[in-house]
Amino acid sequence: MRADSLPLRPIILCVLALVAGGCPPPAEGPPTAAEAERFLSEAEQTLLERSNEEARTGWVQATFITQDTDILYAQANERYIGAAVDLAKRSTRYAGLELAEDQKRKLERLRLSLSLPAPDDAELRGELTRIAAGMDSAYGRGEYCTAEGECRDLGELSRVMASSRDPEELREAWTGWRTISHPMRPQYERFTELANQGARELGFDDLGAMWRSQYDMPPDELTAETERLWQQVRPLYEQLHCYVRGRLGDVYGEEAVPQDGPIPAHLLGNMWAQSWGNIYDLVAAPGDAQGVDLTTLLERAGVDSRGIVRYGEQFFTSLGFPPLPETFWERSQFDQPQDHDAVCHASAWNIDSEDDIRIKMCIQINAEDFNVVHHELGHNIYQRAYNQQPFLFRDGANGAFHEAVGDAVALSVTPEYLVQIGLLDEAPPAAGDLGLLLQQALDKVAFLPFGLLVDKWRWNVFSGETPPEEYNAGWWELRQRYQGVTPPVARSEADFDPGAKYHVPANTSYTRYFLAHILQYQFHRALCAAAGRQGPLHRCSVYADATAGERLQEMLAVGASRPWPDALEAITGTREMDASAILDYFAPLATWLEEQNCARQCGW
Ligand code: X8Z
Ligand code: ZN
Repeated sequence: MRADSLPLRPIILCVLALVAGGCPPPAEGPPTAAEAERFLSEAEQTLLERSNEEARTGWVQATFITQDTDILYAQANERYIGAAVDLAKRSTRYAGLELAEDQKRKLERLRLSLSLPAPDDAELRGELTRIAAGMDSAYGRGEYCTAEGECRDLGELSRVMASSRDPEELREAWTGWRTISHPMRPQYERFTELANQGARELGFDDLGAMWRSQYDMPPDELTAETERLWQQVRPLYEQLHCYVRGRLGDVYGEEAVPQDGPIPAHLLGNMWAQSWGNIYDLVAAPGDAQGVDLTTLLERAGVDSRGIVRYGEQFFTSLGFPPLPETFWERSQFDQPQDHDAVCHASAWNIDSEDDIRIKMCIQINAEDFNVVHHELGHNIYQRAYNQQPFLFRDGANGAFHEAVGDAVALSVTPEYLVQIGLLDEAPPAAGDLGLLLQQALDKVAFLPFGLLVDKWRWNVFSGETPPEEYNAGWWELRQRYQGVTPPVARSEADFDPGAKYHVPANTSYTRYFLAHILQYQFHRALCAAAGRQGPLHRCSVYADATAGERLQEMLAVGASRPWPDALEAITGTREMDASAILDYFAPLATWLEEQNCARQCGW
């Protein structure tokens, strides 16, 4: 199973098996607790088999995109989803019974865990999984070709977005990449109809409501939680936005970057303007210490992709986790294949739901991918920590926990840590802290509104509030409102800009990343406290601290067997998600930004 999808499967198979005498006869009479237990145990066995088949074909499709692997994957996914939906429907028979807590939780997870529910009708289900595989592979194969026939893929276009300072070149890369999603628009419309039908057959209002129900609370409460957390961090984001807009105005001129409006989205160093670390050199305080340029350190040390992964592994083993299995090193994809198409967007997999863990990346030797490697290994370490749980609990406490683990560990990649592992000669003095914090904030604080709005858009699309003829307008309304960014060229409903972001065609929910950006600071603060570290959070590294490692391991091993507040309490002592940790971490920067902005008119 991929870290961004959840366990579940089929029915058609069972109908066939029944004919062949392979399925238990349909239950008769009133349900009993013993029957529920048998049902769950058989369900877990079926799901394990179907999910492993889905993961194997999914891996081959994602690392070797062809028409054939698309079809094979779509078929396996169809069988998996069919089984999951069938079991979820049959599980309602046991709804009113007195059962042990974990049995009740398993029944609930049967109904909730799919990220792509599908209609009962086999033809419609097949259509849905073919559309899903098609959009995913179209994104993976995507490239922009100029009139002269020169073609560039997302990796190449992203390098332009990160390093070019020529607005014209940036604009071309930005608009060029968005040509890949035009054909997805009608597919996404049909996809929405079919997935919604699947969600409704399971008793949810629509697919968005189903996703929001995966957080141990009613869907409306999750919406309110995300809003509450956003209001906590919004002032910090607005200060960062104001400061960065001012500095970009100095670089590109105030005509190009009006000082009372949103920032043109192509000037922020990233294809989606979701994290801005790549323009640190443009916005660093004049004469300020240079922070730490990890990209240069890695290049200077001659580290290759495998070497970066070794650094990540070593961090986890220093905390007491076992080394990655040999098969991880043999089977992972670290580099972009040169002779065939692959989905380069990073992901972590557990193919057999036990020890066959792998990552799939197209690693570039830079600071960004150094962090992404830690992020992905966090998924793998989590998957391995809960692999002793019953199948239905082999998952994160919620999706955001899964996303937060590796990031929390990467917050321990401090200058002192880089000195310890021999990449840096000497840690900069405390006077360099504002530079370090600004660097971090450009990635982590800048991300927050983007993390929130991707699913706000999808929730509106799935509920019908944003109809197909307003897909793109709805997207840009949210981009402007939350992020304060604007497209560099006029957009229309001929475009489908949400489709140019991986998680939309890949149907991966995104609220998990918003919440993970809050949670990772809670985890980091708790691990630093467990390790007895004093001093500012941004200088704390829990590298090689066994107590912090044990604390983390305890939380991870629980998997999805308990409601997430229990897992949060195990590591932080609190049951609430709370932005005070991220605000603590950036407190010195917040004060500095307010000083810098005092003569500026903030907002857009
Ligand atoms: O998709 C990812 C991970 C894989 S789960 C690389 N992330 C989001 C993104 O790239 O948009 C991590 C941060 C947000
Ligand atoms: Zn992830």
